[in-house]
Amino acid sequence: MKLIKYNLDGINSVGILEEQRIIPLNLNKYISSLQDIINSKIPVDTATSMRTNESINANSVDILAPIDHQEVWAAGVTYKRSQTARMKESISSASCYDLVYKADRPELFLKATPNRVSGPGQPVRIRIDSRWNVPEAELTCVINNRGKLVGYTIGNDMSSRDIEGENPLYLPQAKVYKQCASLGPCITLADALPPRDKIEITLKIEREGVLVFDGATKLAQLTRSFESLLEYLIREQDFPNGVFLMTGTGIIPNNDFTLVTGDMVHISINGIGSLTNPVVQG
Ligand code: DO4
Ligand code: MG
Repeated sequence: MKLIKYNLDGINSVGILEEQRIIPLNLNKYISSLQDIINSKIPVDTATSMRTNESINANSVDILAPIDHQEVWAAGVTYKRSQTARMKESISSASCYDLVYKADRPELFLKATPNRVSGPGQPVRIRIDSRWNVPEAELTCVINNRGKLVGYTIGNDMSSRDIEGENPLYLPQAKVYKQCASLGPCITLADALPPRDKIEITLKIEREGVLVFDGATKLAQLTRSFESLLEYLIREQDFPNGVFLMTGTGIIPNNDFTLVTGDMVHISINGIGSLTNPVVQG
């Protein structure tokens, strides 16, 4: 089952996405948001019990990021491609990326709060004080308020590579700023995702209608399990609203590539869908 958050005529609603149609859900005072469904005992049963008999065309609504009050965290250097790219970009500390790639403890960082997250079609930002920026296409785990993995969405972990490369202590500035992340278009509940070895993540970047980057990776290249990332994430932490965890990127454009204003970033993951965002700066 795929769950979607959308806006129709100024009202935010939640629905089940079936092909290109949305079945609106009858929210109530106990289950009043997508987050409440995710945090319920059995999300698929909760959503099924709230189905209406209506159906609307998904193209006739604004699809929103599938987030309410959750934090968004991210894992880093979880693919070989990310390790080698980071070692090359780093002026002062290449070895720290090599060490974290091999260590038991993963790199985990707080990526965004909901106000920094864009939904499908909404802009993602490149910082005005950065000259080298890329999107990072990442399968994103949706975790409930009891620390259980209940679904998946697509995430874009926007990154300023020159700021990150200058000094690893600048990571929060390279990664966390307004419109630094996007999520969507839906949450695919865990049982509905195709097997891990069949998942492909693609990233396409369009500039004035021309494809300027086209890359792909397989989820099988992710060197850590979701379970181990999650185990470290929830250690000594409470997430009363639940949490999103971006699982790292395996697609990184060559070093001569940077995003510019007006670029369109398209990320697709089979079993979830496609997430498109225009790029803005300043
Ligand atoms: O260490 C820097 C961030 C790494 C990251 O975001 C990734 O590998 O996806
Ligand atoms: Mg990343």
